[in-house]
Amino acid sequence: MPEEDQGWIRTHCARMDHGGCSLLVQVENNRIVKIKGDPDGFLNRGYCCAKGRMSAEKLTHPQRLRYPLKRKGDRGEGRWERISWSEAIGEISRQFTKIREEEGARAVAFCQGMPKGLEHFVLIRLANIFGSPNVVATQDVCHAPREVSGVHTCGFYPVVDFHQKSELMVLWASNVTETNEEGEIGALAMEQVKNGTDLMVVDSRRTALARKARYWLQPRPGSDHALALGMLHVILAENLYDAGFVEEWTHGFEQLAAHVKQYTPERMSEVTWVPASLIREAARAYAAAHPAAIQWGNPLEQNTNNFHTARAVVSLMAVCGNLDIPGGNIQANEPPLLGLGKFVRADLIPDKRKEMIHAYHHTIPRLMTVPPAYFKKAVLEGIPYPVKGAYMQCTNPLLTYADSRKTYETLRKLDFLAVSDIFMTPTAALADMVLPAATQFEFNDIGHYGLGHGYILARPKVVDPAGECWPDIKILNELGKEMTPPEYWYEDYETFLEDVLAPAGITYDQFVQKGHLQGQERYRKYLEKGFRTPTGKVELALSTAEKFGLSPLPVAEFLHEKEEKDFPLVVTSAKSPLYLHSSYRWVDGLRKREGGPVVQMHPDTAAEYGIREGDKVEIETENGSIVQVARVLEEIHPRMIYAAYGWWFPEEPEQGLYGWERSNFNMLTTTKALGREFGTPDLKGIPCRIRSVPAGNDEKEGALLPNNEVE
Ligand SMILES: Nc1nc2c(c(=O)[nH]1)N[C@H]1C(S)=C(S)[C@@H](COP(=O)(O)OP(=O)(O)OC[C@H]3O[C@@H](n4cnc5c(=O)[nH]c(N)nc54)[C@H](O)[C@@H]3O)O[C@H]1N2
Ligand SMILES: Nc1nc2c(c(=O)[nH]1)N[C@H]1C(S)=C(S)[C@@H](COP(=O)(O)OP(=O)(O)OC[C@H]3O[C@@H](n4cnc5c(=O)[nH]c(N)nc54)[C@H](O)[C@@H]3O)O[C@H]1N2
Ligand code: SF4
Ligand SMILES: [Mo]
Repeated sequence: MPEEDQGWIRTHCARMDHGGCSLLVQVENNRIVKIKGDPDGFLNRGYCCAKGRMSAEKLTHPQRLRYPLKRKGDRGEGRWERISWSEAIGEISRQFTKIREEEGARAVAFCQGMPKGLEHFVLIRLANIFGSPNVVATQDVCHAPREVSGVHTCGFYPVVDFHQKSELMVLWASNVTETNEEGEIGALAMEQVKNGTDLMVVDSRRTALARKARYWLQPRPGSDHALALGMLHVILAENLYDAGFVEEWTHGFEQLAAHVKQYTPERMSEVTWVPASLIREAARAYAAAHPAAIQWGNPLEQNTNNFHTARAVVSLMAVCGNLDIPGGNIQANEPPLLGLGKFVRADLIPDKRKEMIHAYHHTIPRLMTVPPAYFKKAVLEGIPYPVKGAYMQCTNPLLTYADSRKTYETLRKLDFLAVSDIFMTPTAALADMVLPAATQFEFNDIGHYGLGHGYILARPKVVDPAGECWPDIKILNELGKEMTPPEYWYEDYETFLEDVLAPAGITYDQFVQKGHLQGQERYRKYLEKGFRTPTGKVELALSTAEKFGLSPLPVAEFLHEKEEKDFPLVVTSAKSPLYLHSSYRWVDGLRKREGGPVVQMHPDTAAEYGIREGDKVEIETENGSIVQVARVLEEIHPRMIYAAYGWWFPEEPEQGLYGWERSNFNMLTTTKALGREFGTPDLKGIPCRIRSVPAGNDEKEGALLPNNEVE
């Protein structure tokens, strides 16, 4: 550590996005006084964003949850009784054990939001040991579609290689400088661009990155599968592919070539709104550059077509010879760590694949977490069997699951709901028991384990937890001892950290000294043993399609008839640079910078609907309507609007569940149509209409901009 940084503790940022920046944290009297980026950071080289700098504010917030709470009145009434940890653990254990006795272990679901650290895997372990196959997660809209489609196609999850120079970098539905998706911190990408790497951005709005790019494609949200297929058409029709690689290492090339003939740029242009000439230009540029890397982002997963999109994008990487080469899309090599299966004790639940709720709905093999839409169906309709109890950690489903009204009904219908969070949320307010979690900076954790990017990060504790807060790992360890055979659990939960690191031959303390652990840099692993698919090749046509009832080739279906006159616009969203999903609206430093839910639209759109900057706007889809505040700007396509996602109002009364309905994007979404492979609903690209809500005539009353300091 440089001399001027003496007295600072080094750790890695977490829980403000996917985490990853190495931070230097200054502590006085068990309180964090300053946070800054670590110039030696492996992923960030000194960078630290506003969320990172303000992340300590959450630890000391006066309204933070500090003690276990048990509900006194009706659900959502806001009346709680403070109880001890032993009472809380005992009561949860009794409730879940009762459900298991009456309905079977599978009637208890274990729900996780965006994974934040080891707690995700300890939760799966608890479910497995308890005997429930049902771990519910938001993976249907995050990570699984890319990862599982990748594994089916080429035997691994092809991630971008920002650590080696690429000739062309494609940021496809990825706003990586603001979201730091999966730790792919934009700083590394930008360094390449500065050093001459060409940039192509495929983004439905003109982001700061799009402005820097040589090529910018602006697809209609939800049409990326059609765009990728149009690009494949050009590359195959014009013989621009890597013939050597295709010949030796792909399966089904002829089938794919014949199949994509129908997807001409002209046809795809009608669907994607991207000019045919630009589809051609982009395809040619991607094929000509070597190596070329695609950072493929999360919106590609957030619609019912996600399997086809992911398959088509991996096919592009493959036919252009960009798989597992430096500066391309690689199979990251993990350091030697405890395998995930061992960690979660998968051996104890051999029938999980058959028993989990979504097996009934014939989702793709390898999807191991229950899509929320099917969890809700089980609770509400008993399909395929009833679910009566749920444990939720690190998640706020009332805001983050599609179709919030149904989520509300689901939470109300559960016989027993326990929620672990750091703050009272609309979801926690509906629980029977609320547990106060310790969070980032308050306990020892390991970051990025199981994420598939080839490294893990040390997140040592720097201050003691507030009040009686416990780390989730500890809560789960104690619950495990109480409601499952105690021999699977530890005296001290930190033993889990040592277990993960043992195969690498280091202790947690040694790991903290190192800061991170990285796998070896090795490329073209397929040369030794082939690709890990049934044919040993990249399966452009899936050899297992029939067996699993999947489409062998990526298909572009585009059925947006509803767009017509009733719902003439398309609504989508992007992550806010200042918040994580629905989290942290209560952190004052962040709230001052983005005070309320803002819907962005083009000046022409605003003019057409008589809307001015700052007006309240009602956004309506077939499923529901919400109100947000208009911001007018050129960056948005005139036929699209960008609504804010994740908004609730922590300053409002708990009894009204903090105004959870008023501006919540997921009031607009539905789970009526789901992608067959992952059970994914459409979150992006939804037909909608808008109108200005006249001042003083507002049926959805309530302040939208309490601090009124929109930046
Ligand atoms: N319409 C729409 N819906 C979406 C998305 C979208 O783009 N549009 N995005 C989807 C995606 S990509 C994802 S990953 C999901 C995310 O879904 P969620 O993970 O449910 O999202 P958050 O709102 O961040 O909820 C996290 C909760 O964890 C709490 N928390 C923070 N730190 C800790 C901790 O250490 N311990 C505990 N126990 N709790 C903690 C926070 O206070 C917060 O209430 O949402 C999905 N839903
Ligand atoms: N600040 C912040 N960082 C985050 C998060 C957060 O909530 N806030 N969430 C974390 C999580 S869990 C995830 S999954 C990642 C997601 O991070 P990203 O993958 O970057 O996802 P988004 O920000 O949702 O969208 C990326 C870009 O896609 C564009 N876009 C929207 N719809 C479409 C579409 O249909 N097609 C195309 N081509 N472009 C579209 C948006 O304009 C946006 O610029 O971020 C992580 N990091
Ligand atoms: S970019 Fe992400 S990891 Fe880095 S400081 Fe900001 S929130 Fe933390
Ligand atoms: Mo996500």
